[in-house]
Amino acid sequence: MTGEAIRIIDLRSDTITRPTSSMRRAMAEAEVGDDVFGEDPTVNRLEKMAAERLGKQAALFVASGTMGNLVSVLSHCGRGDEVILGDLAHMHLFEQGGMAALGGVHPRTVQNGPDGTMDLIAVEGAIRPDDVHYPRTRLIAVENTHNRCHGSPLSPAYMRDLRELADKYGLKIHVDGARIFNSAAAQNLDVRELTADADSVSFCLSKALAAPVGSVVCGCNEFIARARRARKALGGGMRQAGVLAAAGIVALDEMVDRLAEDHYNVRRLAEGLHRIHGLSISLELVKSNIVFIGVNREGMTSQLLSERLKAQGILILPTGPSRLRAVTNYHVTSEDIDYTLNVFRKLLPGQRKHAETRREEQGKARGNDF
Ligand code: TLP
Repeated sequence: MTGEAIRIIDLRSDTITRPTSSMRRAMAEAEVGDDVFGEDPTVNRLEKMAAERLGKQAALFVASGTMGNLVSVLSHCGRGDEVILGDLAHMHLFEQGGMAALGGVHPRTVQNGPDGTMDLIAVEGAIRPDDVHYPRTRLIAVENTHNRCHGSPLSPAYMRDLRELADKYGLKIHVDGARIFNSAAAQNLDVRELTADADSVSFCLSKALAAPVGSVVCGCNEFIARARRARKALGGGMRQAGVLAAAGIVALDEMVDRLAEDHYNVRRLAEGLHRIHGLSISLELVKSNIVFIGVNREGMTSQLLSERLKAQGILILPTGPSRLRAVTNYHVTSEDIDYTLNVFRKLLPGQRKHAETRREEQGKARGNDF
């Protein structure tokens, strides 16, 4: 018997997005050349466009967000230098410690608040004085939006204060802006307001913007020249990369303005889930396309719940024994949100009691759970 194929609603990440038909067309028609010689016109166009959009002098197309961050650290720092960054930063938790492993750069963590910020007094306290015992502090890295902190957007005011602090000590600022356009959309700002105070920013084309591959690092001419060398050393000098950059150009042209839709969808999802007994949501922190879901039902784990959801066509990532993460994206419609909420209600019957306490405080989740 052949049943009707079940529709899959994939909320595991925005990285799962597939290229749109206009991206595929642009890829097929892309003019290309050897980018290591600087001769790929499409890559050059994407880099110019990205630099302009972020208000920087220059840009560099790289293979991934991880490569963008590593190239940036290697371009700001040398061996024995130190980077101050959040304890929940993607760069710290999920990039294999590449800065230490490959660059001899020491990470110094400061606690991230639930909203993705680091307390600036704590940051200042972590800056090393000139002393023979210490590494040299060179760089402060922040994440905007902050993945592990509920997809929280950092504000221009926070960036300004961070700049003032960095300038006081002669430090550079890098922004892991994998989802910087989500941050701009969440705050209804021009993205340049979020990048003006940074020395370097990397952003992903292959997350919410739905391009198949790639990220872009932006900064001043001199920084990008160093980044180009670092990329080559990491094996990231690509040749006719214009076929990939072409999709990136479409991503910037056509996919930025629709991000508010993903934010609206995740908000509806979060509000619906919040009403279900045994789930905990930090509703006040849901501002972009990410929601973390605490699972506090007797006999239910995040693994078990995700398997039951999967059987109904809904993919959600277990990120710890009692935590799931859902990320709305280009392929998830408003009807998909209704369907997902109905399935959750069926699997976990019962309304949340008004005074129900959060047994797991979402904002304080710590440890290796993703
Ligand atoms: N995040 C991915 C995963 O690591 C699974 C995700 O699904 O959220 N910075 C931030 C803030 C990120 O969230 C990610 C990827 C990266 C950097 C790394 O990007 P890629 O995967 O392109 O190397």
